[in-house]
Amino acid sequence: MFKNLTYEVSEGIATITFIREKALNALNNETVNELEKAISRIKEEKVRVLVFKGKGRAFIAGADITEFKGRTTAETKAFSLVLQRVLNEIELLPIPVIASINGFCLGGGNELAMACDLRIASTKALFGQPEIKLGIIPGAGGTQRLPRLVGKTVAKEIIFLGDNISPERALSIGLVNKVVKPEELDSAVSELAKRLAKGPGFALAQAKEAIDRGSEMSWLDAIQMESNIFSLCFSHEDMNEGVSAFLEKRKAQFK
Ligand code: CO8
Repeated sequence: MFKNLTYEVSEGIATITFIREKALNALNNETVNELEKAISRIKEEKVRVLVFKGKGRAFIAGADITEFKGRTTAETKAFSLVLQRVLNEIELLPIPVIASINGFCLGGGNELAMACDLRIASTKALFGQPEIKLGIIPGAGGTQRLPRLVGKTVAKEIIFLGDNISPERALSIGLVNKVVKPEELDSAVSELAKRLAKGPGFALAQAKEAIDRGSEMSWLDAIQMESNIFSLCFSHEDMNEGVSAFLEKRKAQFK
């Protein structure tokens, strides 16, 4: 069904793997369209966790630069809006989304990784927003998500200079959650995905929404929203199971 990515579901965990290996998984128009279709399938199916991977030496080396030349301002804006919409859709999925970052994670690739909830990197990963070197700026949410994740000071350095960021630095600035040896990346991601898939899906979705929406609200609105969502959790069977399991000194079995 797809040419530039694969979509698999196993044990409630969906995996989207970018396979445009020869172009270091650069996001061309076709890949972005396929990605949007794959995200629609996630919404329709009973998936509990989504994992993104890249085949070969890259996670994603950015938007496809070979499609840039000759693009008009209107065409560029349309492409930027499509990619922004797809990344927003990923961010708004009511399930945990993990980026498994094996290699180059640049430009639009880093922007996609930042739209995920958690990022696990191999020691071979390299991050960056190199757009400035092409005479442009990040156009798929990078100027907004990066400062929200790492602060304005560091984000400006990364975007102004466009230099590659090592996995160790990415970890130290809070861009990734964990760095592991390349041969341990798949097992580290799979362990995390399985653990999240067994977790209380409703509470996880609520926690995600509270964190993501709350960070865009005033303090009083955000804390009010937290209280609303917290109390909503008390009407869900996950809470009944979690609290009963604690009181009965057994392991919770969330449905
Ligand atoms: N686009 C198209 N092709 C690419 C890209 C890319 N982003 N990155 C790599 N490739 C291709 C290369 O052209 C090469 O193809 P070929 O074999 O046909 O010559 C192949 O992948 C392998 O790449 P290299 O030979 O260059 O491999 P190296 O190991 O020497 O270098 C690098 C790897 C450092 C990753 C290098 O390829 C590179 O610098 N790539 C470009 C990285 C970049 O600048 N990314 C940002 C792109 S701009 C962007 O993402 C903006 C997003 C905003 C979205 C909205 C816009 C409208």
